Amino acid sequence: MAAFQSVTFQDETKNIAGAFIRQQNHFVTPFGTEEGELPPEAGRYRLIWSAACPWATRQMIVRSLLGLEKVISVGTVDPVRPQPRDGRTDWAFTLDPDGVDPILKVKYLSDVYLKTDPDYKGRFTVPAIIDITTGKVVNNDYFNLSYYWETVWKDFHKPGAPDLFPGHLRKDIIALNDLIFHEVNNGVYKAGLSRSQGAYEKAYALVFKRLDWLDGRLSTGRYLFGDTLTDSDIRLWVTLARFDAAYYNAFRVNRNRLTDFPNLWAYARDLYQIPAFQENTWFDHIKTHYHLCCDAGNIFGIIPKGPDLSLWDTSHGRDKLFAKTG
Ligand SMILES: N[C@@H](CCC(=O)N[C@@H](CS)C(=O)NCC(=O)O)C(=O)O
Repeated sequence: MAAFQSVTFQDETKNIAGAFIRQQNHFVTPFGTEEGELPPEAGRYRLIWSAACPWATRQMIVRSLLGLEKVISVGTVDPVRPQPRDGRTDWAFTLDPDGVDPILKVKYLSDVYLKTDPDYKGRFTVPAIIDITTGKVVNNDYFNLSYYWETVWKDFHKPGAPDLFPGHLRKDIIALNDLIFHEVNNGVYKAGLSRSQGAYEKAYALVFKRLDWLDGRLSTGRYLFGDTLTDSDIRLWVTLARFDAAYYNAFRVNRNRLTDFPNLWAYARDLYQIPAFQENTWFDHIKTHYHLCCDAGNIFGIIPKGPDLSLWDTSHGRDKLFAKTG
């Protein structure tokens, strides 16, 4: 069950001077019923997320779509991270009374990571899955987590939950997810956090080449795999939702806005109008985080007023365009 991750993708940007390289995950024990795996169990785990974070938001959307809300509890961190304490930048539970997570009884995410491993030297990232019985991080494998919710947690899905990772499409979903990760989800980070003009331009080109391709793909089907909403749609969504509000200016991916792509924009509105997507897409947290924490040039801490969020509710027509016949 552990081997979902494909490693076939050749990352064209990683050998360029100044390229942004993402850290490896540290806590990768899979969920499953085998010895040494994390047993799925109602009420045992807590998902820590930031509504700003695309990787964490993806888990929240899948959790809602599958009806796992009562089974997996959630702690939410402040989109603005406090200044470094003891040399570490952190996520904080300032949205909770007294700034303390009511279940884990901690103020900062680092408290949980360091309780788990006092020698932990990585960054304190969301999403993080905490075993409530021990108060320790058991998994922060953001790439694979949704696959576990969709498969190993099946017994806990609500009646009628969609199959987001159907057996006959798994190979294709994994392959497309790899592309989406490298060129879109992480592509925008590679553009925005690059430290050389060359690395930025290479990442920028890859992002828009892939968005053009996706726009074309979405002219022939309602979702990435036709009529069926899948894990891939959720992965693409989290970047599209942040594109005009954050990445376009904070990460300098400004060839086009999302609203300039006819199919991608209608598709994004179609997804937004599904409650699980809308309820877990907090534009205020997204804007605050990216503009205040990720844009080093924003020295006066100004959060852009736009874009006009009412556009998300306008009709998209994709239900009629791709209406099933017969
Ligand atoms: N765990 C992955 C992805 C998750 C991730 O990057 N999460 C971001 C928020 S979107 C985070 O928590 N960053 C905290 C930090 O970099 O200190 C990683 O370390 O690259």
